[in-house]
Amino acid sequence: MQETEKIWMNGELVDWADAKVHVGAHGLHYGSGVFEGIRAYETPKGTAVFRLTEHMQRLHNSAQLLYMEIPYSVDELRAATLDLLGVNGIPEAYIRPIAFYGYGELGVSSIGNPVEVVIMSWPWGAYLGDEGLTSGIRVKVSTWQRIGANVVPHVSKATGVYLNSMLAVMEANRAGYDEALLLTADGYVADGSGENIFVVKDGIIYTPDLSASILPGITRDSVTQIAQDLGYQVVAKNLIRTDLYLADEVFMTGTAAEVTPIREIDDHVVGVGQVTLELQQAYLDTVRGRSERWSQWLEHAPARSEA
Ligand code: PPE
Repeated sequence: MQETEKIWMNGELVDWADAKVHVGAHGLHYGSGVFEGIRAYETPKGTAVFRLTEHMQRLHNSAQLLYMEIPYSVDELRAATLDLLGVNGIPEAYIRPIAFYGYGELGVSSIGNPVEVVIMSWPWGAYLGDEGLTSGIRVKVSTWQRIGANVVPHVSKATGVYLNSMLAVMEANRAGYDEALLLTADGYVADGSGENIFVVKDGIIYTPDLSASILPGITRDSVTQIAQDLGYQVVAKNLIRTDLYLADEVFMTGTAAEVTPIREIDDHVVGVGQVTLELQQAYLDTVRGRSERWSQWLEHAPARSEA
């Protein structure tokens, strides 16, 4: 990971090397944290953070589902992020806010522990490689099931949930695939290890419904709105794995992954198609401020200031 100058930690900007926590922190022992992944892009009007307010709102929702109170409002977190970007002075950044139970009492119950809030930012290129973005990736359906709605709340982007994703992506990588796709216990298509999924069939775009244990992705929502605006019908419904094998096109969305085409699933060749490439282009034009249509989604950072 490429280090930058400062990290925002509990209301202060601290040097990258000094942003430390105690090994007794509750979040380290029990995965009791919530986080976000946000991207800032260079636009003709300077650096802009894509849907920053919605991401911070989701962080608050994630925390609420864990009975965690984040001691900073959405507005305060928003301002902190823009400050941090100004100080670090990188035109394009991945932004990682995290809130977790810190050092106090050890034991599974989180009572008695402070809530620590941190925002990091650093340059992070194409999540699944530059080639993945253009030529598509190879995906494997995981033997690990996606966590169920009554296991841990999948609507919460909670740190502990990502053991599920970690196992799936490592299994896929070790078998020579780029990414994993997880199914629910009932066999419905859910999420990639860090992405939502879309299927194109006979000109209609499908994506799993929220009831299939997915994370309600902000990129999923953006791509849905963009696609509808371009005249496509987008249907959220339960899908099974053979829907993927027989699809005309399949792609993944996520803040980190953006719009990544899938060219093969479980060795079934799908191929990178026109709808995917059109939506990928439209998405990248949106986040880079090249189209005015969705300018309300861009939140601008001030020019670089001295720390
Ligand atoms: N599903 C999962 C499981 C997921 O982790 C993400 C984001 C999404 C869907 C898409 O959500 P959104 O970013 O709001 O469109 N994954 C984040 C973390 C990736 C990581 O490796 O860490 C991300 O894309 O930032």
